[in-house]
Amino acid sequence: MQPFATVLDWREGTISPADNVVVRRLSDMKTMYHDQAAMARMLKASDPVLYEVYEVHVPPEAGHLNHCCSIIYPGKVGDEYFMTKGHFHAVEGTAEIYVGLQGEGMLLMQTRDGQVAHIAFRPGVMAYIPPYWAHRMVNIGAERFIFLGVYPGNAGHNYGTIEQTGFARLVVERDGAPVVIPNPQAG
Ligand code: PAN
Ligand code: ZN
Repeated sequence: MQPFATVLDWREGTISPADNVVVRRLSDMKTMYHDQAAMARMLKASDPVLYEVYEVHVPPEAGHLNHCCSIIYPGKVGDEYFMTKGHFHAVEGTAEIYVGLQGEGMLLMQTRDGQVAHIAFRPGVMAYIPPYWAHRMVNIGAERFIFLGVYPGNAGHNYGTIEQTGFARLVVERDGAPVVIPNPQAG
């Protein structure tokens, strides 16, 4: 294939041209927030977009690099901040780099054998997510949280494990500030 370029608008979080834009709404994440009563109340009123991902497609092979830009909107379900679904890569031995572009976030990570980690994000923070670590981004600020992701073409996404077990840590608001706490419901 030939070299190519796209344009990343790092203030807006868009890539043009993008091959695909993933739009995730509240209803796509019904079971993923700890306060199910708050989720039900919010869904009765509306079904807001929680985040979007501008994706550039490359061949799904190990030598290639997927790259995409995610925008998580500000907000909470109950006391839990808007966040991505989070996933292991389908090919678990693949890493990823996240770079913060706008806003404030928290990266939650965990392994299958019970290790957990988190990294606070502001513009310029560049995190290395090693192979075998599940990852979820959370918007802990009042503005949009925008970050770039780069990961191997063959990585794929496994959402099922996290859907079933949840994340070991939650990011919730306490006294007006974000805190990372153990998830009492994590399986
Ligand atoms: C990211 C994520 C993106 C959306 O590109 O796919 O931020 O998060 P979810 O995929 O968890 O909904 C990435 O980590 N790709 O591998
Ligand atoms: Zn990933």
